[in-house]
Amino acid sequence: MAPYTLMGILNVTPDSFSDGGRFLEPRDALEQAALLAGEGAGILDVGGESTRPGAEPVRADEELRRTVPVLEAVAQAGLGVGLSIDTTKAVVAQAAIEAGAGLVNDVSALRADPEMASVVASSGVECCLMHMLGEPRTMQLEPRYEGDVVDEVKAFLDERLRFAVAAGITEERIILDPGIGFGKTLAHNLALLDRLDELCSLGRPIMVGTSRKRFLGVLGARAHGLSEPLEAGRRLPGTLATSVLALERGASIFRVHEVAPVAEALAVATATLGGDGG
Ligand code: HH2
Repeated sequence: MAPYTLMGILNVTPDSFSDGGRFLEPRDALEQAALLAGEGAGILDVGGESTRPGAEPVRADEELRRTVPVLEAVAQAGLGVGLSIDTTKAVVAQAAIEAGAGLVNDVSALRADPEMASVVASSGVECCLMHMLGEPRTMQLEPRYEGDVVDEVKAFLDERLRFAVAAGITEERIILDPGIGFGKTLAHNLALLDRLDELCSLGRPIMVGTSRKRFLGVLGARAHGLSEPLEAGRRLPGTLATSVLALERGASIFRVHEVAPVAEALAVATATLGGDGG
């Protein structure tokens, strides 16, 4: 058994930064779900609100309309994958849980909706608490940390972990995520990846989501001597490089758009590190 899980991204949004509009029809979403599951995803993360920099908030009724039919269809299809809902709204989380989600991926780490902690606590599902500086609309406008970014993110995750446990969510059900790209410069993202092992001492599984993110476009462009960041569809090499490094630094859940190439890269890395060489 691989010592990690691949989380395939299924955005049911018109405006996600790399796959917006592609899976709005439940039929297309189900097809993508089957593809990602077949490629080795252990979890599918269904999202109905983009959190890309500059994104406008979506109303709960619209988010429910987008996500619930997809969750129901995927649950009924029996693809053998876990389901996650990427939301900051308690009402969406509740409906998603009823539709079959076993994980609530809350990029606000239970801060956006005062009801979220009790929905997660009472339902017994898992949850992912992610670090974000500011909010999506403005988070990439000159993000700044008082001191060391890794220390600050670690202290934040520690505080949110304690908050969640105090709210009745058992520690075993909590995953932590440094929130790559959420209120972070290129240097912040790189420091967090390079020192990801420091977050492991919080004692919970670490999830990372570098997939197709803008900083990979910037670094990729540099590698080719280009001035404009590579477009999202050309960021797979960067996604692979950062996923492998994150694995080596202790990450165990990888949130990605393209499951098959990441699965292959992580299998090779794991064998190389002596963990699963067969
Ligand atoms: N990144 C995105 C969304 N949700 N959740 C966690 N836990 N960690 C992440 O890094 C993360 C996340 C952004 O990526 P994507 O879903 O592809 O884009 P969009 O927010 O535009 O839908």
